Amino acid sequence: MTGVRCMLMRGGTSKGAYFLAGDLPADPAARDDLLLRIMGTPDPRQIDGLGGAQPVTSKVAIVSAAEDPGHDVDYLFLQLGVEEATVSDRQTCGNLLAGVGQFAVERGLVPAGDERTTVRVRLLNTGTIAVSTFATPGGEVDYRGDTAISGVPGTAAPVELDFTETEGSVCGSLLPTGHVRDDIGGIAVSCVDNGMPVVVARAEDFGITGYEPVEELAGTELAQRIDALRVEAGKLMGLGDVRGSSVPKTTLVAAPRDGGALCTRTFIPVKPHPSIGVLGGVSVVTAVLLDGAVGHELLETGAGPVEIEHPSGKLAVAIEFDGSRVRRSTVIRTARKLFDGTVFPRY
Ligand code: NQM
Repeated sequence: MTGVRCMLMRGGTSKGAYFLAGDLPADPAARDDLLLRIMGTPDPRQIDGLGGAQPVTSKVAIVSAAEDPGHDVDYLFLQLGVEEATVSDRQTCGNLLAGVGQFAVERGLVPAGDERTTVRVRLLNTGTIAVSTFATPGGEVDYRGDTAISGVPGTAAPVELDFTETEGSVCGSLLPTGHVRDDIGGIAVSCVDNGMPVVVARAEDFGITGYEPVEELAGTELAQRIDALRVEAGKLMGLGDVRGSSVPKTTLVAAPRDGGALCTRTFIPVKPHPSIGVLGGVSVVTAVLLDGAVGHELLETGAGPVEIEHPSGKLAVAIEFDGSRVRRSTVIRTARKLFDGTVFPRY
């Protein structure tokens, strides 16, 4: 049986299989079929594959050397379903992005610097460029460090992710509906795309506090209401029929209660997220910084990055915003190589 060269990595609060594009079939249908068999989809437990039975651990990163001199590598993200045999390229993933630079160095696509390495990554799903900077003492990737991120035990080396020109990454504009605030079936929402299309609504408008643990948010009734909202929002955002699509995400917000700027509960697209995505978080922070947006009135900001509370801690997002345009967004993540070898797909 033929195996495929693969590196399993934790990227931020996600985990995924990383491949060189050249190690996978060029034909997308053959590639997707192979990836489903590698990850063990469809199966709620993904018992016969690498997937971890949650959307945040059913992910694939495909990396190749860039042909364009403006960046170093191309990164295609694929979200695989868990229970359904789906493979979607409609969104990117800022968490897996946290491992892409190191993977590119490990595979020899990018030379390492003596102390630190900066890799310019083109996110093929959205066409935007992210810059990833991480430690490479002595010219080798060092995953060890003392940076802790919420949702991951222990500490590791920091990875700085800088995003520019993420406005309208999927929808074409920062405010895809043309408004800061809309009304969908009596619920006030703000729909924003600053790297990830998100719908922001108040938790209390869904009859919840917004502080519930993830397990309490996993019911069918809430999932159906979230889905109904995001399907309508998808139309207003110009995304067409988003039933079965992983975007837009929905984030329900409440006043902060743990020293952060805002409390969040996010659904991907209807399952509760154990924390919050990277670009999802960037888009939510961008939304609530806007005057008149849903959640703006709940925001408690000071100097420095905006810290959003989520079910497993906080995510800090630094946004350079000049009042009308987002100049740059920065998030610190960590990543770790878990294994490097050959994976054998289900036949
Ligand atoms: O928003 C989950 C995650 C993500 C995506 C999701 C992400 C991002 O936690 O950039 O990182 O929204 O499906 O990895």
